[in-house]
Amino acid sequence: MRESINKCFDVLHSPTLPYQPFWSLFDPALPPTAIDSFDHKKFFQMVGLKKKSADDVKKVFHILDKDKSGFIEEDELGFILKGFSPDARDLSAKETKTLMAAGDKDGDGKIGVDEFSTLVAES
Ligand SMILES: [Ca+2]
Ligand SMILES: [Ca+2]
Repeated sequence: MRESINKCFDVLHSPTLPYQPFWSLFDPALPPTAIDSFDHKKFFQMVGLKKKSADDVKKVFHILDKDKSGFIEEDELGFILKGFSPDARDLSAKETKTLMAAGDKDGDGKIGVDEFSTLVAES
């Protein structure tokens, strides 16, 4: 996990990346009531991914595809926040399913690079 830390930031290389209170939204110490609050549209906008080129979005996709299968599977999707910040929490099972449903256009249970690009573009 550690090697992927900040790689997404390297791709985004944005000087205006939000830190606090943005990342506090994803603090693992958050009370359970704050869980299930993940909004991928807001997230992609706030980390600046939406404004990046198609190539940069693909680079981020390949970082999140940790096992290099060519797809982001459900277990990888749950760690999506950690790709951006090592201190971020994992997505809850419910959030992961919601995000998968939003991104998995062809219903094969995983997100391909084109689906990921579409998901970012839609945000
Ligand atoms: Ca994968
Ligand atoms: Ca799919």
